Amino acid sequence: MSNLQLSHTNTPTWLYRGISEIFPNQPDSQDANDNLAQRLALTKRPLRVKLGIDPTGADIHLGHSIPVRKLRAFQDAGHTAVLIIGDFTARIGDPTGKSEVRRQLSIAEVKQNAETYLDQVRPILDFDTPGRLEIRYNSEWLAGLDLTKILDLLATMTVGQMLAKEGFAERFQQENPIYIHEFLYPLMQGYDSVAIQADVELGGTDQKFNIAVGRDLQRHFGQTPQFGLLVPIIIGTDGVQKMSKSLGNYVGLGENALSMYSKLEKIPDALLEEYFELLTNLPLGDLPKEPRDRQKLLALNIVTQYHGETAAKEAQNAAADIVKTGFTAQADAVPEFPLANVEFPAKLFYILKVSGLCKSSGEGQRLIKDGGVKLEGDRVSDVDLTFDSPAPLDGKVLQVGRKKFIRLIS
Ligand code: TYR
Repeated sequence: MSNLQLSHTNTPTWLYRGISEIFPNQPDSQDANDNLAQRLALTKRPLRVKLGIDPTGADIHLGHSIPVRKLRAFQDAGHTAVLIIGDFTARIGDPTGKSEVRRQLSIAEVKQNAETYLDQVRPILDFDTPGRLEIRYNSEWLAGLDLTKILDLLATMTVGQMLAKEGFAERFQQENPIYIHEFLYPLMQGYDSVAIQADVELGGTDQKFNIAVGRDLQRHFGQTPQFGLLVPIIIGTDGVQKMSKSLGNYVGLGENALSMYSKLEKIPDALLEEYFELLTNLPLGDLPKEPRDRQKLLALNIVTQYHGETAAKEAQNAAADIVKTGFTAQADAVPEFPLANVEFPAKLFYILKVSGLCKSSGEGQRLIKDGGVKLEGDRVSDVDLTFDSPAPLDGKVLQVGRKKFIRLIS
């Protein structure tokens, strides 16, 4: 993409797919310190590839998944992903791109958010192959820094350099207050690179300044400076603004399959190419020609990554149902039926009758025999299916044909 100058030797395609910038970047250099492809080719040990995420909110979205996916590509090439959960940095919050100081978060708020983050990135990263993943919380080294060490960090930068950072520059000019603790943020992120001895740091294009500070600090502490690898900031589902939670144009990694699918199958044509490049591993050369087919393939592929193939196909069918009938079992608007009305043990055909999904037990039996009954999306084949208690049915959707649904509640 964009303005990358690539060398034609030593260019692993996985490295260059969907990236905005690598720095330093001397594509024809044989020096492994200023040519990442060269470093990858010559290294005798797995590189330590850093990605930090600040748990400032509860959810992450597809935009955040882009550097995580690149991290996975490094894992697959045999390198070590060092995922930093910024439990300490999150308390200040990255001032990058913010026009005002952020509210500082409490330790408890951050802890709660951090717990949900790992679950959300789990489908993307290789958690299983030994040596491929380190998860570190940056409070490990940041919480205990003493003033002597902090002064040492502060003395590596000037106010002028700090004010050159986008965001700070405008705020200073507009006399919008910048608090001194905000100046510490890039230094803390940079110190993380020192603490974990990063060889490469990944981030969105907005992270260039912070990653460059990491290089300076590593040099200061006698380490070889890391490479920066920047990925684009993605446009949201509205096709206009960058994907963001506050704008509501996002697809959350924790969303259910149907909700994800429904958003992704409507992605505007102009964004499809970029979404395929950044959010899937599909070869870009042979995508379907028809825009509608492209949308469906994109949605199916991404939902499969997070929910598996079966759930993704079900979501695709459910989404088609919504188009045809305006309704599906997985939507929220399913009427609830209290199981308190049912005497247990109970046969499923009896529950069909009591709940009003059919007129008689006989009809219920016939419906099951004909394959017209689904429980939580799975077709029921056993006419005599019996439940001893309401517990296994609680919260499940019982469906007859395409249009009749209830949610069983105990
Ligand atoms: N500043 C990064 C962001 O806002 C998060 C981060 C935190 C990155 C700590 C690296 C790091 O060491 O996206």
